[in-house]
This record gives sequence, structure tokens and C-alpha cells, in this order.
Amino acid sequence: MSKKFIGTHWGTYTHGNKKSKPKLGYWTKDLNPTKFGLDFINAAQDNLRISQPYIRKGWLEKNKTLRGRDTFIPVSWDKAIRYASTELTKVKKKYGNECIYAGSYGWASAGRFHHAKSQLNRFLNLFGGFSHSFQSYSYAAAQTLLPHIIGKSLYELLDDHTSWNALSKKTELVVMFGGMPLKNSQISSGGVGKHSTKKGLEECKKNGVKFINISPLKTDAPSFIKAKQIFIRPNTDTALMLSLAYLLIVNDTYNKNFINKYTVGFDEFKKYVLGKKKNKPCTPKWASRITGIPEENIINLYKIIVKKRTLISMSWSLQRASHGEQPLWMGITLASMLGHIGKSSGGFGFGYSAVNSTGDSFNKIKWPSLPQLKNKIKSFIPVARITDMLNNPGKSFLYDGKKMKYPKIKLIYWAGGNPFHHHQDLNKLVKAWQKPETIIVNEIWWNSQARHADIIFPASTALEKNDIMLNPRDPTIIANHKIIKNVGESKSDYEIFSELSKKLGFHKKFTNSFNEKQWLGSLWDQARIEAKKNNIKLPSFKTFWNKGYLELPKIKRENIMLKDFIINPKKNRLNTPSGKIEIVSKTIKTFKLKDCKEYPFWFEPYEWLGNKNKFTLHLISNQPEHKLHGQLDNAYLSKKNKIKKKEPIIINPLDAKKRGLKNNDLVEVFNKRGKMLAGVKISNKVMEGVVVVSTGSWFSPYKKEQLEIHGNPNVLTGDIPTSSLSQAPSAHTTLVEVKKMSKKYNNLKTLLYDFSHL
Ligand SMILES: Nc1nc2c(c(=O)[nH]1)N[C@H]1C(S)=C(S)[C@@H](COP(=O)(O)OP(=O)(O)OC[C@H]3O[C@@H](n4cnc5c(=O)[nH]c(N)nc54)[C@H](O)[C@@H]3O)O[C@H]1N2
Ligand SMILES: Nc1nc2c(c(=O)[nH]1)N[C@H]1C(S)=C(S)[C@@H](COP(=O)(O)OP(=O)(O)OC[C@H]3O[C@@H](n4cnc5c(=O)[nH]c(N)nc54)[C@H](O)[C@@H]3O)O[C@H]1N2
Ligand SMILES: [Mo]
Repeated sequence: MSKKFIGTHWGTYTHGNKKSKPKLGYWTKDLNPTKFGLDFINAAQDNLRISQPYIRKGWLEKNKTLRGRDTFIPVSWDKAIRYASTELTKVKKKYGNECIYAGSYGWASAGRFHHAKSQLNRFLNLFGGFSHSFQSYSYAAAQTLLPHIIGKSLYELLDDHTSWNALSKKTELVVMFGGMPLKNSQISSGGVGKHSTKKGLEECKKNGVKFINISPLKTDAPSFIKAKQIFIRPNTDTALMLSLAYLLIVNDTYNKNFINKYTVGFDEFKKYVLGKKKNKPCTPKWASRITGIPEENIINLYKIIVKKRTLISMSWSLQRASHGEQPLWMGITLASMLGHIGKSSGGFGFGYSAVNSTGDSFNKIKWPSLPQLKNKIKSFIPVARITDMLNNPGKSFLYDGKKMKYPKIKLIYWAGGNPFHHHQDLNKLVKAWQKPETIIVNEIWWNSQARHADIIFPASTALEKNDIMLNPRDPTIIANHKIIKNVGESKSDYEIFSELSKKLGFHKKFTNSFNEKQWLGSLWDQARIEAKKNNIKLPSFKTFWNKGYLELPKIKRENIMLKDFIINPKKNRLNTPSGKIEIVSKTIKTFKLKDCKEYPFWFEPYEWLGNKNKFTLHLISNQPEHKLHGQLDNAYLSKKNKIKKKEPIIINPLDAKKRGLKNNDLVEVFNKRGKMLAGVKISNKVMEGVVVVSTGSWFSPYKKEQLEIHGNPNVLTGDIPTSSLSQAPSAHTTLVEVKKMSKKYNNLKTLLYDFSHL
């Protein structure tokens, strides 16, 4: 029987059979489906939907009423399109296209055609171009560093990861810096068919692979892998790894053959480790003081990794922190010293379980996507420098060894992302956000992103459009059938940009004179050509559409990261200046940066537990288990997980006791950048001195003072780059203080948004 499906970033669901009320069900072929996705259909029809276009009152009146604190006036589609196109034309004429910023970072929805950012790019490229953003909040430090040290882009490296089927056979020990939180592998950008990470880990467990979890949070390791837990102070992994390198050197147990044959710069690095560069030697004692791990535990860890065939696994979170380049560089250096890179007996991994698919065996097929056309404007910023750009038009800054200049932004267009979710130091962003003349946003719900716009176009959800889920890293292809009617007057991004392009005189170029179905058909035809190149025969669009899904042939091959290079390092040299793994990078040396040296180095983070000030707790704001960032905060599971409508704060029993806190108490969490409310959850799974508040609560400020009422940790995090090499975000470097909520907050009345409560 044919069924109808919907593919999302968090998994694939079937349309339920109930005729009267549409509902979602699990796809039976996915053995580990994501629970929170079931309620997508209710969230898509809740009363927080933006039902028609709106214009901010103060923007219409040309007075300086603050963005994000204003009221909105409902207008017709016609009027909104007129306002937006007039404004775009005005800014283009007066200042030029460079002054339009459409970095528009964010995850949007999973379909290949309706991908919001691709639609926006195509539209603005036809309009003459825009200033854009570069790299991702997820792993910008890695994206900048990896080409220097292993000569591969981050994506090449991720696709080359040693597959679970190989890893589980020969590797004896996986040392996980930052764990492998299974909750994160619920999702994958572009969509998931069957969830596979748990199976990969189970295979390892079955074959006797042992795990050690080095992390401030025990639950970063799924309980069934029975990992040995080592608590570590956040942001100090580099120091621990350096001390392991120290022990390998002084005991002469590192793999010299590997170091000589496959790496450059070890001697220089060795001097640093041994303290011959006017520094303290990186002894276990030195590392113990930094990491908070007892010296003997470090020595024991050394004894195990030197004996067992070991994989050094690093989470992406390690590099979303002050000097985030260092733990990754040092992890690769440590794995080089152990000598298993290029074999199934170990090596290193980066982001196993950060998303689904890392460690799967797949043929990456170059699936087609919406042609975005060319951007004539070259100006861009590293993605997390947005506040800095708005505050300092024309200012120069360093990035990857180059001096660059911020564009002078007059208009922002955002579709499919939420800076009031993803950016750090939101109070600072709110101020900088006042500077442009106009902000246009396509958004689905009345979240803080919509609240900070001047012109709001109501976008539809994935459930309201037809699309194809075609993810190059996933072997399942899904026909996304529209399941519910458009809510209110909402439209797809494609329709919004079609209307704008009509007004602006390039409708035909934008649409190709195609409707939605014709675009899908055309993408499918190209997909068939690409599949054929991989000896896969895809059926006609009609057959596929009626069947609802396709599974690509299973790949049994075992993949081993960097295998070709290890077999023949001369013929398959890496794309680095030396052709080898660069423990010392001469290129980075020429940049002469204070905050990134030519070899991995321990830098003190700008805030950390080794240098406490009046804020004595390290805040980890990790990914939420029951939603995707801010998406589906308004669905059942996320709401259920809240404590008195606030995001939970996980705190160690000793820290709770010191502050007289009980489970379910409401607390103020604060530092010099901001203050928020949260609900207490006491647990000895988090180490003393560390608190955890997952991201995703919709930012909702209180009018009278800087107070975020639902627990969005980004009012506390710092808008400070990892280093001047990468200019990447550093959300995981934040100190805070926690105290019982003052009674004066019991009945907050002058709330700005509230969302009561979702
Ligand atoms: N403190 C802290 N902050 C972090 C992180 C952290 O670890 N700690 N992690 C960072 C990381 S790794 C990331 S990737 C970012 C994620 O940040 P974002 O990707 O910006 O977060 P989302 O909530 O997924 O935002 C997507 C928005 O697009 C809207 N949307 C969905 N589908 C569509 C569509 O089809 N069309 C349109 N127009 N809109 C749509 C949704 O309603 C939502 O508001 O957050 C970053 N922020
Ligand atoms: N359910 C769900 N899954 C998601 C997402 C989501 O929103 N929801 N978002 C997705 C996205 S966009 C991304 S980029 C990935 C991110 O994947 P990651 O970056 O791996 O995810 P995080 O949850 O930020 O961090 C994982 C753990 O790292 C630990 N950690 C933090 N700092 C340190 C440190 O300095 N040292 C050590 N040793 N450990 C540390 C924390 O305890 C934290 O729980 O997740 C993806 N998966
Ligand atoms: Mo991310």
C-alpha cells in the first residue's frame, strides 16, 4: 500500500490514516525514530503561527521605536510586497547591493527545493547580489583550521570518517572528548531516513570496544556503552591531551615511524611539551591543576591508551569555545603519536554522534539543488561576527591570515534561521540590530526572530508544501507530500520570492516559469542523471512520488579515514604545504597571531573555572534533546520538559546545596552580560562547578530590565571569537552565577512576548 511521507531534519514520518484530523506516525523502517517530531503537526497549527504579513508600527511611522519592543500592524500581501520591494530598490540605488546583508544563517526545513536560504540566495542574486556569511556556527573553527593541518575541508573529512563497521572490528578503545550524545544524532541537516548512530555504537559494544567519556556531563555517553567517566573542567581538553603527549614522549612510547613518515613539525612541538620554550612542561601535574583531573588518573589514562588500539574522538562542541582550534589540532596530534590513523585500529574522529550519518558507509551522490546563480558581491563575514559587523561598519578585522573589512549594512533579509536563537550575547545583538534601516524576515512563528523584523512575511512549514528530501549523506529519499492546508495566509519562501520578483521585474528568471511540481520534476530529472553516474537507476518522478520513498542500495564497504595517504604518502600526499599532517603549520606561523600559534598550544580561555571571578559556575549550553534549536520549542515534548515554563538548569547536588536550591525551584542565572530564569534539576551526572542549560527556549525579554524569562542561555554567552584565525563562535565558554529567584519576579506583568506558554 502506498503511503505519504514527510522528511525532516529529525527523521521521516508517515501521514496517519485518520481522515478527519491529519496526524504523523513513525516510519516503521526507522528503528530509532525521534519522538519530538510526532507533534510537529500540532505545533504547525498552533496559535503562535503568523497568519498574514505584518509591518512594524514604528518602522511605518519612521520613528526610532526599538526593534523587538514594538507592535505590528497586519497588512495585505499586496501591501507587504510593495513595501519590501520599494525598500529593496531604495537601498540598492542609494547604497549599493553590498549594503544588503543576507547571511541568513540557519537550519530552516529539510526539503531540497524549498530550502529557504537557497531560495533567498537565488532571489537576491537576480537582484544584483548581497553581502553574505561564511562557515557555520557548528564548526567554524574546524572549517578554518583543518585545511591548514590536514589539507581537507571539514566536509571531506566528515565524509571520510572511519565507518562503524570497520571501527567496531579492530579498535579496542574509544576515548571520547565531549562524549557521543545520542540525542544529537537524532538529527541531520537535510533530513534523516533511518537513524543509524545507535546501531553503530551497539556494533562496537557487541565487539567488545571499550569507551571512556571525558566530559563535564556523564550523559554525553549513552548509558548502554557503559563508558568509564572522567569529569573534566570545560575547555581544558587541550591541556589533558598535552600531558598525554608528554607521557608518550618521556616514556618514549609514541609511534616514531608514524610521526616521521606522516607528519611535520614534531620536534618543535616536542620542545613546547617538554617546557623548552620558556614554558612550564606539560606534565600530568601541570594538567591536573588545569583540568581538575587527579594526576594519577591522567597517568592511568596514558597507560591504557598506550596499550590499547585507541581512537581519539572529539565532539564538535570542543571547538565552539575560546581557542576552539586547539583541542582539535591537539587531538589529531595525539592520534598521530598513537599511530593508528589510516587503519581501522583507531585514529581520530570528529563528531561521531554530533549528527546522524557520521560513520555510515555511503556513496556521496552530488544531488541537484535549486540553482542559486552567482553572487556578484564578494563581501562576506565569518558567520558569527554579525554583531561586530553591525556595530562597526567599515572596520577591518583579521580572518584566516587576511585583513578584511566589514560591509556597511543598511538592510537585512533573513529566511530560515534565527539569530535570536543562535547568536551569543543576545542583549548586545538586540542593540546592534537597531542600526540597519530595514529588516525583512520570512518566519513561521511569532518567535523572537519575527519580533525583531520590520516587514514579516508569514512562511509555511514543511507540512504545507510538496518537496523532496534528498540528503547526500542519507541513503533514503523521501517524497514530501503536503499534509495540511496552508495555515492562515502563509506562503512558501518560493511563493514569497516569486511575488517579490514579479514586482521587481525578474519573475520569469526567478521562477523559470515553473510551478512547485515542475521544479520538483526538474530536480528529479537531474537526480536521475546523477544517480546513473553512480550506477543507480531511479524510477520516473511519478513512480517515485506515488511510492513515497526510495532506499538506495546498501553499501557494505568499510571506510577508513585517510587510508590512501597512509598506504602511499608520496602518491597520495595531503593538500597541505608539506603534503603531510602539520603538527607545525608554517602558513599559520606567517599570520603572526597572538591567539593561535604554529602548533597546538594551551591558551587560557577568556573565562573558565581555573580563573573564577564572582561568577563561579561554568555554563554549558548544549543542544536540546527534545527539539532542533528553537524549532519545536512549542511542541509537546519540549513543553513537557520545562520546569514551571522555564528551561531546566542541571546542577550538581553540592552546588545546589551551597545555594539552598531544591528540585523545581526557579532560579536567576546571571553574569555581566545578562540574566535569565530557569528551573532547577539537581543531578550528580554533571560535575561540580558546571551547570547545563540546553539551547532552544524562545528568547523573551522582560520590558523593565534585562531579564530573559524562559531560559535562553544566549543572553549569558559571550560574543567573543575563538581566535583571530577563525573568528568562530565560542558559546561553550561562559561563567555564570545562580541564585534563587527573587520574589519580585513572581508576577512579571510587563512582558514583551511571553508566548503563554507555547
Ligand atoms: N549557546 C549556544 N548557542 C548556539 C549553539 C550552542 O551550542 N550554544 N549552537 C549553535 C549551532 S551549532 C547552530 S547550528 C545554531 C542554530 O541556529 P538556527 O539554525 O538559526 O536555529 P533554528 O531554531 O533551527 O532556526 C531556524 C528558523 O527557521 C524557521 N524555519 C523553519 N523552516 C522554515 C522555512 O521553510 N522557511 C522559513 N522562512 N523559515 C523556516 C524556524 O521557525 C526557525 O525560527 O545555533 C547556534 N547557537
Ligand atoms: N536533538 C538535537 N540534536 C542536535 C541539535 C539539536 O538542536 N537538537 N543540533 C545539531 C547541531 S546544529 C549541531 S552543530 C550538533 C552539535 O553537536 P555537539 O557540538 O557535539 O553538541 P553539544 O550538545 O553542544 O555538546 C555536546 C557535549 O559536549 C560537552 N562539552 C562542552 N564543552 C566541552 C569541553 O570543553 N570539553 C569537553 N570534554 N566536553 C565539552 C557538553 O557536556 C555537551 O553536552 O548537534 C546537532 N544535534
Ligand atoms: Mo550546528
